[in-house]
Amino acid sequence: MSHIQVGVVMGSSSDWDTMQHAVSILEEFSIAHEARVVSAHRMPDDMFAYAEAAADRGLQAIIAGAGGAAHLPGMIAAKTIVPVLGVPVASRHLQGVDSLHSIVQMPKGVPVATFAIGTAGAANAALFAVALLARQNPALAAQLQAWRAKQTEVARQMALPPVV
Ligand code: RP5
Repeated sequence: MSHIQVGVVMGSSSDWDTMQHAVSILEEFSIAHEARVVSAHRMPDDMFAYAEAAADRGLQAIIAGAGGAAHLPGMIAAKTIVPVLGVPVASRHLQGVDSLHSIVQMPKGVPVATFAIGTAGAANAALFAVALLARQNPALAAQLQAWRAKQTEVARQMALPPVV
């Protein structure tokens, strides 16, 4: 079994600008992870192989990002019971509304936890993966609590500009 806990997959290297925000959070929490391009329509056999191996490899969550007709998260979820966290990537023509709808509208029976379009969604998917792992890891839970507390303090210190 590999030591990787969270897999981050995406449909294209063009998704990296968005998906790197998930990887950044995983790095911040020192979560063992991997990041790969696994395209649903350009490399479907690789996608199924990745999903089929995920549980035996010890993955605890898969963060899957895609844009357009974003079938990657749903198709991975169809082949594994490892939780799949879907990130809609902003598409060129429909700004990611197409990605969001195609990820969030899973028919009953095969869930994909779907996050916001773009970088906020990518970061939140990783934070959600951290929260999942933290249920079995008190040190990680404390780290996540501290991260939240720091964010709260930053918000409390926010100053507003003068009226113009
Ligand atoms: C999807 O098609 C990818 O997830 C990407 O968001 C979109 C466009 O891919 P490229 O044409 O930029 O490679 O499969």
